Amino acid sequence: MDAQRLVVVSNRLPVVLGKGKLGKWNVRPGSGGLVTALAPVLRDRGGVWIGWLGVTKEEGMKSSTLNRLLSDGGFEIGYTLRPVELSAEEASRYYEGFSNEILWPLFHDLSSRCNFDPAGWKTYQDVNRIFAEKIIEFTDEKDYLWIHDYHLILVADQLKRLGATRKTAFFLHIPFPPLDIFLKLPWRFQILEGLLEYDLIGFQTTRDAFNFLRCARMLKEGTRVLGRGQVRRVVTPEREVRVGAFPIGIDFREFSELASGKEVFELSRLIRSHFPDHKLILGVDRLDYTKGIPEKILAFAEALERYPELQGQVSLIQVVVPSRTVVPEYQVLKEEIERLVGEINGRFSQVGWTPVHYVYRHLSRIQLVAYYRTCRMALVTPLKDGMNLVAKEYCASSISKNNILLLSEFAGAAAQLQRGAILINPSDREGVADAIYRAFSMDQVEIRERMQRLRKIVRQQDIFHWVNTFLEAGASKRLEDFPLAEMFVPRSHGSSKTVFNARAKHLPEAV
Ligand code: ADQ
Repeated sequence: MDAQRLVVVSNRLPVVLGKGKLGKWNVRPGSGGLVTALAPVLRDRGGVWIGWLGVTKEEGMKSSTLNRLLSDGGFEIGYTLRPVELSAEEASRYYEGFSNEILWPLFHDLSSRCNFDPAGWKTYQDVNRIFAEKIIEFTDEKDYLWIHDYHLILVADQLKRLGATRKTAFFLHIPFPPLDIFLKLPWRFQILEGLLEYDLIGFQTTRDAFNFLRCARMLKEGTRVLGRGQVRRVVTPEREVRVGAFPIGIDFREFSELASGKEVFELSRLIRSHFPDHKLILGVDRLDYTKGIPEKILAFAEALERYPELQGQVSLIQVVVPSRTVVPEYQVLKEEIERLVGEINGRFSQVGWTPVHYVYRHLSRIQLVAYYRTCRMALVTPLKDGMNLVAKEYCASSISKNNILLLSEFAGAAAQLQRGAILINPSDREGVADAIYRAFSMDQVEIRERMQRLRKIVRQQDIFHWVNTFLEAGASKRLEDFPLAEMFVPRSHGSSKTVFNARAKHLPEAV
């Protein structure tokens, strides 16, 4: 087996395990930005995806059952899934604790939400070592390892400690904070050193890359930054690392084609029929305090208050996908959103008109695109976001080009989309309210021109452009240089098998 494989490593696999009513395990596709972005990339490339399934060892899933579920029938996705198993304590301290109560809020400039409990640090290192061990088990030196996101910053370091030589690249999906925020991290030196063990580090925006370069220069003695352009060379006394900005994209064609399809058309007509003569604003977010959902609902209420002519005319459809439901702060956020929706509906509703429609569940791709296609405006309000794929998915699905994107200037996507979107500051409630009003008064020619501009950027800088620029920088290769699924012969690790189907496009809903 000579071919070099593309190996993706992330905290979670692109599927979620759950138990059905009869206690039988089932598998369904995961949601969230990383999975949406990477699934079309690995599809058909015969690569490997290593990650955790979100179920702990104590929950009673035997390794053999796990492997059977992952390899049986349904997963005609053209790559192999390799699970990492974690105990309940490891998952809690590494995932809920260190990753989501320290790194996540800190890197989103929300240090007041950090719980700097030192117990998580040791487990974070241990779990990164467990991932490194799995990588050694399932890959060889020829493979190209692409590690993803803040949960796994120490994997390259752990691989080296275990004596493995692998070429490693890392992509951070969330923002990298400025020096004064990063300094608050009690383990700032170890995290920085860990990052510097990769061969290539990718960030979403040039601002994130510059933040990192500044931290490296200030905190690591003898560090020099050389070169110009998209990718810079960071030379430390021990090694050289390349650092660049690679703004992630989406599978534009898939969204655009789905939006033009019959299923979406019919669902879109159904949605419209429930809101006759109403202008619709759409919010789609993972349940997270960084997404600015309460801020959005309050700004919408402010618009109704300041511009009473919008009452009875405009509705907000807010779709929230459940996320990190075991972390107490997320439960509090859910209650806050529900309270605000109730309050605003109680205050403004009229016969035949409800201002806010709240949907709290995972939607199928068809349902999601139907909402994107139907709603005249998307209101995307993160307080801080690595990129924000919803903004891009909305543009790709807006095939009639008469839709408007209102986008937070703190989303990474704002750097690319600023010439077509209306930029807003989500903390400025009155400013957002004014922007909503102005957007609805905008003339059709301008709306069309803006959406055309947005669609062009999202199409040109799609997910394949992202992967290719990253792989060119890291391995001097493009995606097509990795073997197609059919050309691939599986390696005999464990009982999992590779499924060869280069045409299957989606994960099944359930197995
Ligand atoms: P996320 O924080 O998960 O991603 P985002 O980029 O907005 O944020 O992606 C959310 C994804 O979930 C979208 O693909 C969207 O379609 C999907 N989704 C949302 N609501 C849904 C619902 N109800 N049902 C089904 N799907 C739903 C992280 C970073 C981001 C970065 C991405 C990719 O935080 O900043 O853009 O990774 O790098």
